[in-house]
Amino acid sequence: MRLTVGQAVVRFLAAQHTERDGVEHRLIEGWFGIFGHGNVAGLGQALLEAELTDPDAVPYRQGRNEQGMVHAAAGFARMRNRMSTLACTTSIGPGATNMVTGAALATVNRLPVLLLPGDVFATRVANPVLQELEDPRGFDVSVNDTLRPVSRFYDRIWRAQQLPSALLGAMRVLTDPAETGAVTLALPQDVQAEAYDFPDPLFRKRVWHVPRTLPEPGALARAVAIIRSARRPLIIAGGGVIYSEATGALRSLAEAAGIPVAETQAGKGSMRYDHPLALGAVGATGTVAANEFARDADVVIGVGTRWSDFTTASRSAFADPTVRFVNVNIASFDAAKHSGEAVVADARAALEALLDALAGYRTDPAYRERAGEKARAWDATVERAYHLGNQPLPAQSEVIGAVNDAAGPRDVVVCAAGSMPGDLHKLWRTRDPKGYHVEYGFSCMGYEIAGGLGVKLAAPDREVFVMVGDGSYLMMSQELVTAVQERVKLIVVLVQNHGYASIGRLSASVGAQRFGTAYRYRDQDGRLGGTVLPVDLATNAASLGATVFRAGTVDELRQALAKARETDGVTVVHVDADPMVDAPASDSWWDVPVAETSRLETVRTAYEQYLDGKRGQRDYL
Ligand SMILES: Cc1ncc(C[n+]2csc(CCOP(=O)(O)OP(=O)(O)O)c2C)c(N)n1
Ligand SMILES: [Mg+2]
Repeated sequence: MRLTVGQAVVRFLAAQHTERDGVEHRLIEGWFGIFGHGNVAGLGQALLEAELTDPDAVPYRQGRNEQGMVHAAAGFARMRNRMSTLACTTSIGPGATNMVTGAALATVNRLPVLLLPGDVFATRVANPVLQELEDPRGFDVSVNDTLRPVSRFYDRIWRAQQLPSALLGAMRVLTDPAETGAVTLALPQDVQAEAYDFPDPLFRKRVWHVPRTLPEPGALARAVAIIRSARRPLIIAGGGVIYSEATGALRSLAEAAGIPVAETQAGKGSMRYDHPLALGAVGATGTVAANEFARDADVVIGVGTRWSDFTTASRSAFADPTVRFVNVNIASFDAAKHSGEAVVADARAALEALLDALAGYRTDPAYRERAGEKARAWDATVERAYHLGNQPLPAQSEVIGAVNDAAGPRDVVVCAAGSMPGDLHKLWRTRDPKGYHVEYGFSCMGYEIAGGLGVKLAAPDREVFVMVGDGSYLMMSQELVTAVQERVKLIVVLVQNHGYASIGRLSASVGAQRFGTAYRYRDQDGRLGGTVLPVDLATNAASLGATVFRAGTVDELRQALAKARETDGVTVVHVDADPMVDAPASDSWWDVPVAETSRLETVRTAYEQYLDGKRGQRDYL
């Protein structure tokens, strides 16, 4: 079939599917694009032609910032448990490099996104083309090479003939749960417009089967022996539990064996918050219940977790000197961490196998009862934090409480950076495996609104509550316009506290006195300690087409959220919150190195405390 490379890419992607448990999904459900030279004549033409002539074509949507498009694709893919995603096309140069942050976010979080940046001329007839980076060391380098280290698969199509193998290689990585992440195919602009006789079978319907890889019997037997020897086992549920749709299998195993469950950020929602074996969040942003059980555990069973430093509290969370790890993970890279007994398998398949193989094993009743007591005690802490009655401005925990109350059981909360992810991890009451969507692998300011747009596109039947700080809003709010354009319903809760409450708190804890973290005028003394800035983000949101409600109190917030639920399109609920009220403590630690020497007393004190924390840190060998 004679097509341009651009037309071939569009046609090929429309024919790709995934399958798991007998259910088929379209792999690429849509396109985001921002056109410029580099894609307007190639992929742009092909997308137009598809929209006008091909009933099977996947929809094209305009982005406002290339980074935002990739965030939306990542949010979409996460919401769809990685079975479907979106493609993103950009112009060459800055359009392409704007995707680097989004690509890194997707790869860190192991989320499939397909990036199709335009690239310089393959023929080099007119180089340097507008926006070309000239590298005197070699003309095969372009700015797109910055996408290489943040992509799990990267190829540049210098010749049309290379396209079939590159496309197939890209699909393999997108759909492989152990390898997935950002996948980039750089498309030189002349090649995009070039015609070639592509073999017809390239465009046949293709189904990429996502396997439920079974645990290897030897590995399973070794894991079972370790768990059977455990007196104080603890399961740590990571994102893999949710992506693999293993929450039912997890609950069955936890109940049968009487093993309490704690959750990472990506794994939150694996258990309902009120299950008696659910200890909630673990680690640096965890609950005291989960962290107490982590400290005492003799066997820790990680399921689908990559053991980030927040989960291990910078390797201080697990304090039993003989603690051993069993790691169930589809990626051998993660399964091997902390000298764990590696069970390389699909989470659901492995949990089902463990349930059978552990028959008859059950923890002591007193152990299980203590888990239930601690979980209930934490929920009482949450209840108090939801109703603090802080004056004059609400505490953030009260804002979270109001949103949690306004959200239905299947609704989704979205967040990424600032003080809210930690507070949400501790305080959000999850009732559905897909109800909690906090991007904390990259914790990227600006993900919130763009990612939330992707979540809503992936799950139109759920209400999506995007929680965004003023700092993150200022970093990236422009996809509000995209949501308005697409008539997508989003409820954005914008928490105004005039700067970085999170980093302010962190700064104070390292003795750095909140330096440079509040949005304030420069004062007479030349320092940024003046009054807060006359910034009105509610008006800003209204100017972008959102319906805006302002709330000054928790009651007003609750009313605004109720109205937002009834309002079509994009709603922004603007609420002022007190940046100085902390969420309940975690009894945990995070390794943030403090200056070893300083003229400042605050730093010297913080350094002493830092050394204390360091004493609890260890290798799990
Ligand atoms: C792109 C990016 N830049 C910097 C950071 C570091 N950082 C983490 S939280 C934060 C401040 C967030 O401010 P805001 O959104 O207002 O939330 P708050 O801390 O006030 O809750 C910063 C600068 C980041 N996570 N992402
Ligand atoms: Mg803020």
